[in-house]
Amino acid sequence: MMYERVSSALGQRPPKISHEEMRQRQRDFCSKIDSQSVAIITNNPVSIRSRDTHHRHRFNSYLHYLTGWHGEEGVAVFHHDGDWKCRLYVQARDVEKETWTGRRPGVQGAIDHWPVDESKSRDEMEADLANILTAADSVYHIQGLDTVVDGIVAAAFDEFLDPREILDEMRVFKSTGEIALMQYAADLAALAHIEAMRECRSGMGEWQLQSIIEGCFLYHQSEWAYPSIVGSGDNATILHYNENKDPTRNGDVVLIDAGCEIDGYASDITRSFPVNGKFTEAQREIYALVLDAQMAGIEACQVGAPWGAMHKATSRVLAQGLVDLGILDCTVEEALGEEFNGPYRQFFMHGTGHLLGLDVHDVGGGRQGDNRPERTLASGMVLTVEPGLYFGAWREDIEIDPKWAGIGIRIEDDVLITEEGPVILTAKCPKQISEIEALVGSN
Ligand SMILES: [Mn+2]
Repeated sequence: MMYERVSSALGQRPPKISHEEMRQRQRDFCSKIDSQSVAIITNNPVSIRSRDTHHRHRFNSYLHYLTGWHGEEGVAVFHHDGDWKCRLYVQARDVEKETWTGRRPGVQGAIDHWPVDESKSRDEMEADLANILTAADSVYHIQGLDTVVDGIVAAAFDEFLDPREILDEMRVFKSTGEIALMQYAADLAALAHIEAMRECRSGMGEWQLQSIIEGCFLYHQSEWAYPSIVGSGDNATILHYNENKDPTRNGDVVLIDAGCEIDGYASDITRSFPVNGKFTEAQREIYALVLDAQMAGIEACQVGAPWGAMHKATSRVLAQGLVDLGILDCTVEEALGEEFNGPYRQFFMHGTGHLLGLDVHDVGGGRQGDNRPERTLASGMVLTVEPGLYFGAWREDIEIDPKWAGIGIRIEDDVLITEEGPVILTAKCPKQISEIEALVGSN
């Protein structure tokens, strides 16, 4: 059975982040804030899907990073009382409610099983937290997640500090325990992509390929880290297409961008392959070009390199290829343009990668449009390298030779930066043309 094959290739699931490690994170965080301050870390809200049905709740990454809390409504408060204390407000036990919505750890469960110093019921939070804030000079708070906490904070302070400036920097550098979880998430996603390739046939629905991948995630007590993108033919040229509603057609390339989450840590893989197992000549030329660019991008992931180096590396290869294939009728330098904004961007319109961690587009900058100063790559960072080329037949704004129309190709791996060079966490997922052609439809 498909899922068992994945299980046997997957190996042992690594342990969750230890309480000692979370305690160290708390100490590191508190060492960067003034002892007259209070820091509040709230959870993500529960959101309504329809009427009395809710979307599946995902814990807030900052709260989980500091305390491991994964239920609804938890609030962590760091306050200095002789020394720093982490207090967790949680939902009180309530047998009647728990009968309907599930067991709660409660106040005692929180103190017994989470790495915190104190725990209290949310019912006491309003008066209790107001007292703590009265004695403080300033507060760290992220507005807009927990409206009850927003109200308590607004009653005490007109302005507040942003804890993300401290926490984002901490989250950028992954520990051994985090890397083990990310490696496992990468392995599971890689094996799921392999199963989708193996099972693929012309005419299969995009949603059916999605179900193979997400079935592999669920079978292994994981879930998608972001909505899976399965786009065939022209759909592959829409960057965040995730309707996944069309049947594939013989001769199409399908682009699958899907990753999973293990104890909060994401993987993010894209593969593009011909649904009938054989690239056409035009598809092969574009695929080979994107692959060359991706490998140049990975090679640029070296300690000390500026963040933009990998984007420049992939862009140079793509621009050269677009000129060589006659898709752009100009010199390579003209294709690249000033500040890498030249006409090659008609076909490669996104960034080359992003940081990866507890969020798929992880915190700490590095994304295009982020105003923070450019990051220098350093050991312990994990990022994606994902160049692509897109020739949407539907595009009315640009001229596309029918030879290339309807081809969308992206290749994405997750890369750990080390002193010894880039380590591809998603290396189990094949990407060479011969490997892909041998794999697609082989089951
Ligand atoms: Mn990505």
